Amino acid sequence: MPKRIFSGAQPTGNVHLGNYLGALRNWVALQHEYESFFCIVNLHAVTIPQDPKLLAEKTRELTRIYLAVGIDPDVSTIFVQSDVHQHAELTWILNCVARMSELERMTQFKDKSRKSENVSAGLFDYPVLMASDILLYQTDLVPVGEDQRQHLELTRDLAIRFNRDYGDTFRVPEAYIPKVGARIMSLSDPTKKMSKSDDDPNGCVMMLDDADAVSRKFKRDVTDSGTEIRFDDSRPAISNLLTIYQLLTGKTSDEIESHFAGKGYAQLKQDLADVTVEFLRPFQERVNGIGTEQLNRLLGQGREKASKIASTTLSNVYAAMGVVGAGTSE
Ligand code: AQP
Repeated sequence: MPKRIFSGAQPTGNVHLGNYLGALRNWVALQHEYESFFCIVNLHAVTIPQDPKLLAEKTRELTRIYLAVGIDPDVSTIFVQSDVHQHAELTWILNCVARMSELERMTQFKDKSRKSENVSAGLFDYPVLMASDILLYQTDLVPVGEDQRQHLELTRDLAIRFNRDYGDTFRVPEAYIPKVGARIMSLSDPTKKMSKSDDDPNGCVMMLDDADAVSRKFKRDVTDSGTEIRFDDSRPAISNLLTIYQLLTGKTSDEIESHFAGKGYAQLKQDLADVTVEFLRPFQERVNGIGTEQLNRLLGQGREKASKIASTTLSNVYAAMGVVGAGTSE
């Protein structure tokens, strides 16, 4: 069987540079080495209340973003999670394998549930749905940002437990978390990750921001004390800006530090805004150039290809567990 990757993003809010640099960028780089599945995870999105019209729009926008960042539909499968019903079905099965105590340990649930009074059972169960997404495709590698590391460990634990109890059924996947860019921080608070659900819109540079918004956000960026511009873990704000600069320009840290030697923060912010705008301009043109017909065709093909693999895995799961019904021979 070919080596596979699977990953996804939620069609909520606006895709930001953190999503791109921590995840989508690596999907593009890995897609030619692996058989690749990239999902728009709309069932994850509804773990938090969503405006129905907006969710449908964002689902299509995110598909356009996948294509415009460079996911090649000739080599990769792009599909919407709700189009493949096996994701929800396998979640039920894995709910019966997961322990309450291990879900209670998930830090993302703890963080997100703190922000809301009416926390859904779906939000609690989010990591099991994510495990189902990954295991359905017999995935080898899952390229994600640092915030998903714990969910990936749970996915591995569930696969290992199921295989032990019911026989070898799932491949046990590995996380692919990049050395640089796995946790891009908020521009307004460098102790927090850049996040779609951040209350402060200035903390996030969005992939669809115009040039003025990009410049304004970098200009307002919080900086650390000290004046030297170099990578330094004890100065998270400046290191975050330099990491973004490094990933967008492809320069080494030495090249970047010598480029900024003797220059001030204002220059760094200006240069960073310039390279970001240069990067976003052609990307945004590609987003706008993708028509509805092309989108529908691609998502239809994606659904077909993903469904075949997902249905084989789910049949194997049911057979392994003795979950059988009409038409099954003794
Ligand atoms: N700040 C980040 N730095 C690096 N990678 C990141 N990712 C998210 N934030 C950063 C990675 O982006 C991929 C898709 O994320 P998602 O759509 O599943 O959303 P999320 O992980 O819940 O993070 P968001 O975008 O900030 O949304 P909210 O505010 O809802 O939590 C994932 O691989 C993720 O690791």
